[in-house]
Amino acid sequence: MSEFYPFFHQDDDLSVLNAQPRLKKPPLYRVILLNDDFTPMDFVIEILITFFGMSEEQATAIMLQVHTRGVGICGTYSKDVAETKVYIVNSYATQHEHPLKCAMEEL
Ligand code: TYC
Repeated sequence: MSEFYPFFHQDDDLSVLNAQPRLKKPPLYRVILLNDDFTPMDFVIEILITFFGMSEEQATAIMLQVHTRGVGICGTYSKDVAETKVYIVNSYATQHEHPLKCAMEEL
């Protein structure tokens, strides 16, 4: 008999290797806004409220941070969500003819 019939053959010496699953947590990404000299402050505040769910106070603080320091963090997301936020913000800025740039960086 060449085929293996589990109910017929005894396989008492079967060994099973216990291995830990090797799963890494997916990386997170910071979505950032970059300063420029032309985008109106109110437009940046509108973006932070509309696309990042900030209050007017939070949005004003982040906008001023970008304005004075050159860059500010809008939030931290999974890769897909960060890519979508960057795409939406940059498209919205372009539609309104502002040079505002949004980008992402791995944590
Ligand atoms: N620096 C701009 C101004 O003086 C305001 C600004 C803030 C632009 C944040 C972009 O991401 C930005 N009108």
